[in-house]
Amino acid sequence: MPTSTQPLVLVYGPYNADGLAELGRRFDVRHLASRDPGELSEAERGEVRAVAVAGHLPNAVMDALPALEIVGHFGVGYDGVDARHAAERGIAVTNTPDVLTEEVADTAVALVLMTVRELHHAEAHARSGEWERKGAYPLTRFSLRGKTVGIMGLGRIGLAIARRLESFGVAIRYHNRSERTDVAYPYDPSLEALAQSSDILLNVAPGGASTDKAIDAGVLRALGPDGILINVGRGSTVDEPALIDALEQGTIAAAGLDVFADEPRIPERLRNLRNTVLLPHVASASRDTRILMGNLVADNLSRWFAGEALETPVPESQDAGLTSRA
Ligand code: NAP
Ligand code: 8YV
Repeated sequence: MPTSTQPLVLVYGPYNADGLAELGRRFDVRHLASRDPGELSEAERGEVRAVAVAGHLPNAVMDALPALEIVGHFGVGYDGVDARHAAERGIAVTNTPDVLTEEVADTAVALVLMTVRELHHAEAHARSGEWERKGAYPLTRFSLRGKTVGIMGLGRIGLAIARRLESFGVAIRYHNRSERTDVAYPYDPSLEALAQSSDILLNVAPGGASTDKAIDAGVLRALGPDGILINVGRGSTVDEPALIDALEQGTIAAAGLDVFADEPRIPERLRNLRNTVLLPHVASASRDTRILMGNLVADNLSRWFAGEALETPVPESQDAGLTSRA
């Protein structure tokens, strides 16, 4: 059998089917769905020049691949890949910004509306026949009218959410580590101050050390008993046990969550709460958007092996000068 001249790409763990097919059209692909590197022979490990991954890539796996040059992360949030460790080894990392921004913003707004207006319970009321048996669904405690939404993480997606919410007539404020000079929304210098001045606190900041459990009991107290938390960023940003306590005890009113601390596990106490809307990390999960994400992973790898500039290297790779192979 002739030996292929295409670089060998290791697809590590579960991966989008269209994205996998696209990689297969361009490269030699070895899909390690089990995430068990023990399944690779030493010869295969020595041949892997790129990894494509959606989620967590342990440093030990990177370190076990001596010819690894680049990691393509399927997703904009690359907190599952240690990009600094990769840079120290001369390995570039790319992610998938922009192509999913509008989809995630749509889902975030839907989650706000569902949570504020209890649309999931109202839908169940209609579907179950309770409307006919028991009468109209009760009036909702909350409305978007006159509310302030505080966005933690006013970046690409945060801004797309803010622009959409403007058309709902709500007030917008935000907290980032740095104040933006290109928006007129009021800036709060701390997350607690943002929670204090918001009715709805919406997190869309990246995961990782700088945001780990940042939304804690104190921030939830500042949000207050009529406050609502929406999380489409990362589950790691919320102290989940503190959130469950706050929802059970009425420290805050409700939560709409697309992301969780230990996915796909959602604590039973959280699942039992009526004042929550729980989505299984679907903010970008349309086939159209996932195809764009998979193509961007493949485009970055193609560019790398052609000696061209990467389309979307992550900041750590840019800082290390890992923006092209040449
Ligand atoms: P982005 O453009 O890089 O925006 C991130 C924003 O967060 C920036 O404005 C940044 O501003 C701010 N930020 C970063 N660290 C912070 C910190 N420690 N405290 C406060 N603010 C901080 O990224 P994006 O494209 O909007 O994506 C944002 C995140 O959304 C992703 O990283 C991912 O975790 C999440 N996401 C989730 C889904 C989903 O399916 N639920 C889908 C896509 C993305 P400063 O640098 O000034 O702090
Ligand atoms: C994931 C996401 O990529 O882009 C992100 O940061 O959270 C999602 O779009 C998706 O769950 C596939 O891993």
